[in-house]
Amino acid sequence: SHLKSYTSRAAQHSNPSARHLLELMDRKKTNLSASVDVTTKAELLRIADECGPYICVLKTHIDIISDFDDDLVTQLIALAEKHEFLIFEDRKFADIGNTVKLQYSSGVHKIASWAHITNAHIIPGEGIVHGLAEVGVPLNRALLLLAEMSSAGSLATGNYTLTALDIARRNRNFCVGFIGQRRLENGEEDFIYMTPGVGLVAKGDGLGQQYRTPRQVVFESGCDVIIVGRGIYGGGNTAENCRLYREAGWNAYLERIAVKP
Ligand code: UP6
Repeated sequence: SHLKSYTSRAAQHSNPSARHLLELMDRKKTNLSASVDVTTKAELLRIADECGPYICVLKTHIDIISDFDDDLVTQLIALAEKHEFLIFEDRKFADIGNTVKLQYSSGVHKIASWAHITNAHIIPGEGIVHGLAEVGVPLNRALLLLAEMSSAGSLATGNYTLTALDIARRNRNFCVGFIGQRRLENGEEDFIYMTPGVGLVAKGDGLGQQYRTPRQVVFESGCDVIIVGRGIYGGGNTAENCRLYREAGWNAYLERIAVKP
């Protein structure tokens, strides 16, 4: 369960990317993911290098990069090896199985060839997971399902959210967890929860985003990885911001595993 250490939970996972992630989080003492939503290759690489020592996951939106090229991928992979983090392409696939299979493997970005983790909406039904799995499983990739969203008025609630859990349970070898705001299960099955909408200062952004603190997310809601975007690169010193979020996220985790079940 989530009251155990990340490392001891790794054994619950048959998926190589999930195991690697849980082990590196304890080793690097970080449950912070930096979401670097910038539009040029140079900015993405600079910020990824600055954040590298403090994060377990680098989250990208590769389709917003205006000057994307294959060298960007080469350099991202080199940074992931240098700093030991995983790359999560926040693609939010949302089409039928056959189409997402092509979107994941092909096109300009060839996401499956470099992103350890990606994610998908469940709006099309379970076929989306099967389509992505055909590409991702042979490459040892991992998938997160969007069970909930951080934005105001999100329609991913109630039964929709619980259906994400059902689908994940049926596809455990590939589907290692969720994007969501709270843990949906507390059993031994042990999914990984990554949570965006995290801010220490801002409460929102005027476009529907809603922020909660690292402690609310990790200690109170039982989630595993805090995803922070503008709180890290949106102002002030990037490395210093990383330090603050990493400390807040890590303290909330230590507080959580100290709770006696
Ligand atoms: N994201 C959310 N909420 C969700 C799912 N994904 O904000 O429910 C993503 C956004 C963005 C990042 O696409 O990349 O997480 C949040 O960035 P921010 O911290 O700058 O608000």
